[in-house]
Amino acid sequence: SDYSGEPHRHPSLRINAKEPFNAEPARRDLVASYITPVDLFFKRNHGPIPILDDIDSYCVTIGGGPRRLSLDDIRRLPKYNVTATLQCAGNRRTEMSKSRKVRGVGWDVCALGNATWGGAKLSDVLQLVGVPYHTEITPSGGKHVEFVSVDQCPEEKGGPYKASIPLGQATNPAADVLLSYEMNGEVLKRDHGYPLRAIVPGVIGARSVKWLDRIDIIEEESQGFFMQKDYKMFPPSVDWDNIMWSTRKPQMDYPVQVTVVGYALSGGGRGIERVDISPDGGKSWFEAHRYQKQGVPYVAGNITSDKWAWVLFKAIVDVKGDIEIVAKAVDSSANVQPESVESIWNLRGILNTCWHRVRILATP
Ligand code: MTE
Ligand code: MO
Repeated sequence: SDYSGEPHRHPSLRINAKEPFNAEPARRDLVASYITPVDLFFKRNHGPIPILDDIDSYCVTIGGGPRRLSLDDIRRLPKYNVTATLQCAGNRRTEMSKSRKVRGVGWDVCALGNATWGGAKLSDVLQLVGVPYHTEITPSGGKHVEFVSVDQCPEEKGGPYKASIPLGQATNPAADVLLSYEMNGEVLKRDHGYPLRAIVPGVIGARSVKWLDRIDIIEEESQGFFMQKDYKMFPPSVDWDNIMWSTRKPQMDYPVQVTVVGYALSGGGRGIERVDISPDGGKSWFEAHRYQKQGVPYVAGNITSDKWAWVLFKAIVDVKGDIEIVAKAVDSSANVQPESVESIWNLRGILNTCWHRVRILATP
């Protein structure tokens, strides 16, 4: 593969793999703003970044060939701005790998970002080519809409990256699925899918296909590598390793306060009901302050809700000796993050949603 045409990247990104380029921002940078700046937004690739310069002749083919839409055709449709958090299923994989080794690019806790995505609704695009709207959730087993990109993935032995979503989701205006050409009010950057990508809010990042080439309506789920051989959740083996939390050092009477900041999100457009913080490894808990909607860029077009976006939280914790701070969130359906990584361990190291623990050592 040819990596000679890669775009410039922010030097503060932590690089987890160079070719293909996979990088995430520093923890403190990520939670510094509700809207993640484009240059600090994580970058998750499976091959070289395609070079698509000839924008006038760029087209996306819909439905196997009968309709080819130019960027102008898509821009002429009503424009929506959806603030949505995109999270890689492999976020926090490194932590899961410490429990027992998993396969895949290692990620700390920052393989996600929150952006305002501008573009046309996929439901409008499909309606334009004669596929009617749906407003109900269709049962699984129906048709699917497959996004096929132009980038070639070495891991897949040279095929294009592709993924699919159910047709009922694609044609439902309320699902806010976009063909996006803007990110935070600017033209989409090459790293993030220029000139056009899918944004599928509320589901794992892998389905938000970048650099779109084709959109096909298919009878069943995409047979692409990333749908069938990757990004699947497996049950943990009963034979897991035990994490031993090392013995605490004696308490030191040295009162210090730290500010704890973080993010919380749930899939499927469910909101965050509460974020609980424990200053003592999970014995006692108090509620953190939550906030959203700060610094959302002004962008033309229709603004939709923030239900696809993360919430940030903040709390002050007293540090008395060495402590372990724990954060866990509860969503609007009362789903609570699982306590341990062992109970959700899977060989591909995805969907690590366990309580996030940060140890603070008062004694260096
Ligand atoms: N689309 C294409 N064409 N190629 C890719 O490698 N990676 C996917 C998805 N779309 C990918 C893709 C994965 S796994 C994730 S998590 C998101 O894009 C990452 O989007 P970002 O790089 O804009 O943060
Ligand atoms: Mo991903």
